[in-house]
Amino acid sequence: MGHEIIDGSSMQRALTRITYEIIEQNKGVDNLVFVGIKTRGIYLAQRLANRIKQLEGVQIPVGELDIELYRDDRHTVDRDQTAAVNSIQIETSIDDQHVILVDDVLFTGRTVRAALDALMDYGRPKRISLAVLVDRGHRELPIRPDFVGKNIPTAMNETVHVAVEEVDGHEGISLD
Ligand code: 3GP
Ligand code: 5GP
Ligand code: MG
Repeated sequence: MGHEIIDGSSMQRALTRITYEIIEQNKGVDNLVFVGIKTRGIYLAQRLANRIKQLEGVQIPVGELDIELYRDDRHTVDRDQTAAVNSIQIETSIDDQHVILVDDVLFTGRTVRAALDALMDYGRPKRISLAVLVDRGHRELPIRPDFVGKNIPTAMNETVHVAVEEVDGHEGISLD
């Protein structure tokens, strides 16, 4: 599965740094909601929430988003609240909250664009920020992350593999 470029410990440290950056930028942990983009983005969002719990003693809600219904090659799907409700699993309102979208890899930006659509159909967040573990470049839309674990320049035909314990049984980032 390619060669490892970031080991598990470095990956943990990057997530810890992002946690501090989020708390600093948000000026605390009030009104935060994490929304992870399936699959690995959800586990990374849970990590960030766990670290905030350790640091601040506050449990930040973690929602899950599946952008399948919002992809820009699915023109037939009505982009209304029904699609949003089917795509988002979250136990809290996002109205007037600071939503932090979390994904493992940011590439063209199309997934994030779809995620923004879903969030806007679902509620009225006060603010939306983007945290990604890896920015591999090659954006096709004017989207940029607010919090980045690692910038990993890639060729178009390369693939970044993000391994998380919960899915892959180990941790680390590799390229092939
Ligand atoms: P993820 O759902 O945890 O993000 O899309 C299924 C998996 O395939 C993704 O896991 C991701 O890790 C991997 N993947 C690798 N390259 C690509 C790509 O170019 N597009 C998408 N959507 N997924 C990719
Ligand atoms: P985008 O929509 O920005 O092109 O791609 C982002 C989504 O596609 C992410 O959710 C990510 O899982 C997946 N993706 C795109 N390229 C890669 C890659 O090289 N590695 C991994 N792991 N996922 C990728
Ligand atoms: Mg992903």
